Amino acid sequence: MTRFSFDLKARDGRARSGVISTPRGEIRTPAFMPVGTAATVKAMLPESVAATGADILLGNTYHLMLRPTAERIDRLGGLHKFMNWDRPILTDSGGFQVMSLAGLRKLTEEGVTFKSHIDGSKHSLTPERSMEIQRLLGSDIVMCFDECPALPADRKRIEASMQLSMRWAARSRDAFGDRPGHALFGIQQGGLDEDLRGQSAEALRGIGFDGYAVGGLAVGEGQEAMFSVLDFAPDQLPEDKPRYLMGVGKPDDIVGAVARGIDMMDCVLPSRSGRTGQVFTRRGVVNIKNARHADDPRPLDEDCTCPACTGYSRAYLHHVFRSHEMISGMLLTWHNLHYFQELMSGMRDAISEGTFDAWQEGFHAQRTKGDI
Ligand code: PRF
Ligand code: ZN
Repeated sequence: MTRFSFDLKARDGRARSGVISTPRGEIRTPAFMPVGTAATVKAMLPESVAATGADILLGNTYHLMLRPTAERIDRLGGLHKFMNWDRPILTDSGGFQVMSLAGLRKLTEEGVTFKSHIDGSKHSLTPERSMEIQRLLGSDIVMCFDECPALPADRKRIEASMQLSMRWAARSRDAFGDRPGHALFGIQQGGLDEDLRGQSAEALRGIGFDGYAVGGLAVGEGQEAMFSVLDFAPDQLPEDKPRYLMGVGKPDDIVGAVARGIDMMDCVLPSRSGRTGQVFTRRGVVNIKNARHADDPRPLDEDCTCPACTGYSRAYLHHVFRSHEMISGMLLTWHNLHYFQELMSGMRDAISEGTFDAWQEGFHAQRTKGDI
């Protein structure tokens, strides 16, 4: 059986390109993971998600434990079968979503208790329960149970939270056990502080993981602050394991993260924006609800090969968006996911060819600020 492994194939400056091998297939890195929170990438068939170029999806412990429950998904043969996606799935561990979505939360050394955002029912998550849920789901890449403090917060608070996350990382490692073909990733915390990030990285390296995430960023600190952390954080993590930046981001965030040594990312942005009429193209952002598109016979992006761009005008996409037709979310999500995957494949090729600096210049030169 294929075990979980990571082969770094090329480097260009601090940017890296490689392949993660799993029993369910290969993940080309740098990789962008579309978000399939509730066992679906909203508005997309799984085969369409694969057609955009995605090798792996992200699923959520928090949402699936509440509905339809991990035990039900297990009885039905696991998350891959349930949602008809046979490629790798990475699942987040739940704590981050509890803090952003659940009502009435209580955090202790043991874990977190909270009320469901769906029906107010009471639940709890601990490192052990999160590992059990992710096992029942059949996740290929399991994330440690951690706490992501809201920023800004003072150093004492960030330090205590990071240390709690590191104790939870050790408990996650113990509870996960030895599961050939499945991977467990640690999550670095420590806010914007280089020293705390270093302590967190050291704790995680001591425990030993199959991959390492940079958590606690993209929580409102701004791109400049995030990049300044990414100027040191990836180098604190093992070189020979994948590095995953959680919850990022906009196209220019993704490019800057890859340039700083990040291998994997996830974000709801392409799928969520697809449903709110915000479209990403190589020339910049298009707001399809804008009245100036109403008579425009041109495609969203002349160079894009996705179904939205090869089959439909901006006028049509504007019309179905304004009419709240379901096809609007379907087409715009497809286009956005296709654009994000093209971005990743462009970076992978440039890193392999040693032309990533020139590629980055081209990326920034083509973009217009504001609506195009
Ligand atoms: N921890 C976990 N999930 C996350 C984050 C984190 O810090 C973030 C931070 N951007 C997004 N998703 N477990
Ligand atoms: Zn397109």
